[in-house]
Amino acid sequence: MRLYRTQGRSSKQTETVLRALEQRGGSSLEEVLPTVRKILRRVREKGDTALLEYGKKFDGLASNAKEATVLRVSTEEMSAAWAQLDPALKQSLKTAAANIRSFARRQLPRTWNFSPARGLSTGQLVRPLDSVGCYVPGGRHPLPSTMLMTAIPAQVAGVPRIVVCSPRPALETLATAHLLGITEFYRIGGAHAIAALAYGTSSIPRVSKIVGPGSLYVTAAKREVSSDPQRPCAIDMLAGPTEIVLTSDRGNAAFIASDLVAQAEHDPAALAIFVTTNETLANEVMDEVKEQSRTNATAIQALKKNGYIFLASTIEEARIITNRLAPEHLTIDTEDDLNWVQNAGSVFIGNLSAQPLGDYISGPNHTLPTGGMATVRGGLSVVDYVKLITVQQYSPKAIEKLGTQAIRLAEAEGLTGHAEAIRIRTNSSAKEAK
Ligand code: HSO
Ligand code: ZN
Repeated sequence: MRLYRTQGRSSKQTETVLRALEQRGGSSLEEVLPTVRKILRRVREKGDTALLEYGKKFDGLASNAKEATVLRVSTEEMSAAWAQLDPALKQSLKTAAANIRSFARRQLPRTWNFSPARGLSTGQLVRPLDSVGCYVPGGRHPLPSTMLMTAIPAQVAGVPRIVVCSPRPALETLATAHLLGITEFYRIGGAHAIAALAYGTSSIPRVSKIVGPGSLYVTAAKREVSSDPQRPCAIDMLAGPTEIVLTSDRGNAAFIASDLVAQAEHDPAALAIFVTTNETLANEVMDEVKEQSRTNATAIQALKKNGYIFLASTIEEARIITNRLAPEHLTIDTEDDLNWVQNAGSVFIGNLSAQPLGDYISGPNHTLPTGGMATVRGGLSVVDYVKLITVQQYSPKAIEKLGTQAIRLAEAEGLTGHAEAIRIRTNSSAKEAK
């Protein structure tokens, strides 16, 4: 980790570093784009045939497999995985699922009606999307927790078709699918999984939206399918490397360091930052990080490349820096502090609220905005799985009252057809016709 001071000779350099961090963006996808585009095109043109090829190449599918139907995980396989799971782990998954579900329920927007003027009724309907694809990463660290975080809000929203894709799914991932009652699960990953979800094939019907984090290939593919000129597929957001900022003047150095190491172990490109006004604490955190990351190769790499400590001269300055960073995860000292927090994906308050608790069990989603996106959106939520459809209805009284004013606005815009559509309903003959 490197230390930057906001005061003194190096303050200019500190400002340069901060500016660069503010403009960090997500992952650089350009490198993988040519490969991803090729995969997307092939799946779009050849459908299941291409899926089978990529499945054999990347997802461990048997070389003699002939039908893409083998990519589908049976519900029997999911329930067998659940039966094999350690009972204590089963209980932890259940607790996590219950907390995530009740949090999502509270976030669900409501249907309501409201009358802004006599005789005018306006309102909102909440409707779920018809289908979503939840991408659950496989690889070295399979993330069944990500299935909880992406599929549960979809269930709470009432999405009727929830599809899960995960390459080489681990026992825990299959078991989690059983716990959630998932019925459509494909053992595919990477850009070809995104292509199948977005375009559909004979064996996998397309979905309306794809959610969940993944590799660079997955992220690049999500970006591509979301801007497809013919039939774009909606996405939640583009997940970049994990980020953590802790802002504290009086925390426990060992605790702070443990959170920095924890999120840094996700990715060699992860970003880990401590902001403080307390120089002694800064030095202690620096030492602790060294100590605690000793055997964690990925964390060492990330902290070396993207580990920063900012030593601010006032608390106010530390807070400004924190908001400029707009981190995915933010830890602060006390809840009295919450007022100043403007930009963050998810906030953790106090010494005991370790960030990994939020990754697994607290209830709030762990799919969060990265790369500065926390300036404009929060984490994945049930809101990402519904549409708010608005409704309005006029009575004769209301059209009399508001019609003339609307006509004036239409005429100001030179849209005579608009004006006429209102006028025709306000004159008496129209009223008699009612
Ligand atoms: N910290 C990750 C989520 C995660 N951690 C899953 C462990 N498993 C991004 O918020
Ligand atoms: Zn994590």
